[in-house]
Formats: sequence, C-alpha cells, structure tokens
Amino acid sequence: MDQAELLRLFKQMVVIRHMEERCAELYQQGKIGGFLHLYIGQEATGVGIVSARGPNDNVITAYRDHGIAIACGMEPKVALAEMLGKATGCSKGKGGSMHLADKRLRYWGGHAIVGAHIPLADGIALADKYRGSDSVTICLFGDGATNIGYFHEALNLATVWSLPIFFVCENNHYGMGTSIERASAVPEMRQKAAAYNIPSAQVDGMELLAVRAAAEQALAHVRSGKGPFFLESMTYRFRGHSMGDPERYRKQEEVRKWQADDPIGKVEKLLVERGVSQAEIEAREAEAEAIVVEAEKFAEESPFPARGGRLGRHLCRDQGVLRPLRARARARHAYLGRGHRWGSRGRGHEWAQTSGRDHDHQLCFSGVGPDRQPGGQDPLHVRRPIRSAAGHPHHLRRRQTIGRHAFPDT
Ligand SMILES: Cc1ncc(C[n+]2csc(CCOP(=O)(O)OP(=O)(O)O)c2C)c(N)n1
Ligand SMILES: [Mg+2]
Repeated sequence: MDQAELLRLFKQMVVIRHMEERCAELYQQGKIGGFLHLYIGQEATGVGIVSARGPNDNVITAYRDHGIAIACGMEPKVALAEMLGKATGCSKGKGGSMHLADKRLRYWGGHAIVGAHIPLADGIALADKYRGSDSVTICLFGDGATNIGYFHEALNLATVWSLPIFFVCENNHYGMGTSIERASAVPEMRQKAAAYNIPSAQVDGMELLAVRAAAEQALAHVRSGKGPFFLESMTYRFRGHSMGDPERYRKQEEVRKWQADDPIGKVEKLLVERGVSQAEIEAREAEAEAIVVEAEKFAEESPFPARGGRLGRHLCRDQGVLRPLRARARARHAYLGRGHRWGSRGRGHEWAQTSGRDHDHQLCFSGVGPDRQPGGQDPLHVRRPIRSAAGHPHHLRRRQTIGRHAFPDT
C-alpha cells in the first residue's frame, strides 16, 4: 500500500475513534437514545476490509455499525445527526445508532437483530448474480452471530447458489457478556464455514495491512466466480458491549493487554518506520479531530424530524403500539426490583424512571427526538445514567488515547 493510501486510512481510523469517543459523551448526556455499541478497538478490521472493496461492492453489517458506515464513505456529520435523531441523519433521524445506512454508498446498514442481516446479504448477492454484475457483497457479523440459525441457513444457501459473498466474522471474543468459549462448540468461527464447503482464512484483526491483504485475496476469489469466502478477523472491543455494560465478565488486565495492541497506534508506528514525520501524522490527527468537532456541531444544530409523518403516527400516537411497550417497561421495572414512576415529556414521549443503588437509570419510548427507540432487552442495556457523565466511574475509567498504548514513545 502506498504512503498516501496508508495516511488516508490512518486518518479514517482516527476519525472513527474520535467520533466514537464523542458518541460516548453524547450518550452520557442523554443526547443519543436507544442503544449504543462502540467500535473502538476494531477499526483496523472495518477499515481494512471496506477499503479493499470495488466501486460496486455492497456492504452490510450488524449494530456495531458506526465505523463501517464511515469506512463506506458516510460523512461523520450525517452519521452523528442520525444518532442524535436529527432530520439530517442518513435515515432522517428515525433509525438511530444501529440503523446507519445509505444505499447510494451501497451500504445496506446497520441491523439490530443478531445474525438476521446474513440472509439479507444472500439476497443482495443473488440479485447481483441474477443481473450478471461482478459485484461482491461483504457481510460483516460478530462471533456471537455464528451460533444463530440465520447464519447457518445463509451460509448453506450461499454455497448451494454459489453466491458472490465475502463473509467477515469480527471475532472480538465476546457476544455481550458471554465469551466464545462458553457459547461456541468450536474454538475458531471459521471452522463453521467448513460445514458449508466455504473456504476460509483467519487474520490478525488489529493489523490494518494484514486485514487489507486478506480482504483483497478473498474478494479476488469471490469475484472470480468461485462462490463465497469466509474470513475470521481476530479483534477486540476496548469498551463494553454497549453503553452501561458493567463488564463483570472480563478482567481489566485482559482489556489492557489488547489495548497495548491498539490498531491505530500500530499504523502510526508503521508510518514512522516508513519515514513519515511526526508533524505530518499529528496534522492528520488534527484534521480528523476537526472533522468530528464540525460533525458534532452540525448534528447538534440540526432540527429534529417534523412531528407526524407515517413513522411518527405509527410509533408515537398509535396507542395500540404504545400500550404493549408500556407493559413491557413495567415488567422490566418489576424485574429490576426498583421503584418506578411514569411521566410524559410531551410530544407523545412516554418515559419511566427508576432509582438504583449506584445511580439513576431510565427507559424511554418515543417516536421523536433523541429517546426515540424502545430501550432495554436486558439489564446490560437498560442501565444507563441520566443526563450527565459527571462522576460516572465506567466513563472515567475507560477514556482512550489514540495510539499511545501501542506506541508510547511518541
Ligand atoms: C436474535 C437476537 N438475539 C439476541 C439479541 C441480543 N444481543 C444483542 S447483541 C448480542 C451479542 C452478539 O455478539 P456478536 O455477534 O459477537 O457481536 P458483537 O456485539 O461482539 O459485535 C446479543 C445476544 C439480539 N439483538 N438479537
Ligand atoms: Mg462478538
């Protein structure tokens, strides 16, 4: 890879890292609603894979989708606006963090149901094959998704129909709070591809160049008409599964070990080895930071979607929808065993609040604004602090610094 391309990808990774750090803050401030799954630590995988795609190749992923969206060419301001529920977002503020998508970029999202987008990738690839195009569909998913039925059905059909699909498993070693050892029958996710006669490889997902090279090989294989290929990228998320994850399932020692392998620090080191000056690297970092500052300003200043509209009518005003959501929230509060109260903040916005031992938590249901998604499938998801991040121990503990872990001398 030439210097200019390496610098471009370095900057892209830094943009993703900064954006994710800002997302964490905005979430703590209550400006991002619903769930938020950060990509911090996995940047080399997303950027390495997507940078290898051809102009007509499709990309589809799960809910840990912000980094992939940026790698696909989505402007950070559009992604952030979507997360803040603003009308200028890629889904007009009605999709949120887990549903970043833009068909003009051939980026098909952002999907919240584990594994459910894998058969969709089959469909996209089938359409391309039917039309006689040479496009490949790149389908990213987590290690946890390989244990679900959709995955197996989709891999089976991909071989039966010889579909042009590049399956990429981002193995970050955990599905929520469950380690792969406790959830998977086999230690390597790529072994599952063998059952469907799909050739596979494994790559160090913390090494940008290794991921890029593996992706190029895989894409060439698929594009030559040999059917699907499966790549397992060994990576790690430095933050919790989603915001508010107390991370009782892993030791900080383990997290620190992986942080020392920071994928951004590694690219920085490589740039220095290739003779790029520290000033040039810092200039790219500053440009990346400025893009994110500008994006946040744009998102904050953008308007919320207008009231009404089809989605608003269905989600907000249709009591038939709201009632079951309310019942579900009541059940959740009973489960958490905490006192609760109900209220309304106008605009069809129903909310509930509990008081916990450590700090307050809230669940929100709404069709508009930052709290527009139904929250809470489990205690990991619903435990999020109200408003300010001040004094929140998880937040303070996990602030990241770009590159410094892997490259302490600069
Ligand atoms: C069908 C389904 N079951 C359960 C969940 C709850 N859930 C959300 S994320 C997740 C873990 C998935 O782990 P993995 O595929 O490894 O992705 P990662 O979060 O590590 O990126 C689970 C079980 C869900 N969203 N959908
Ligand atoms: Mg995982």
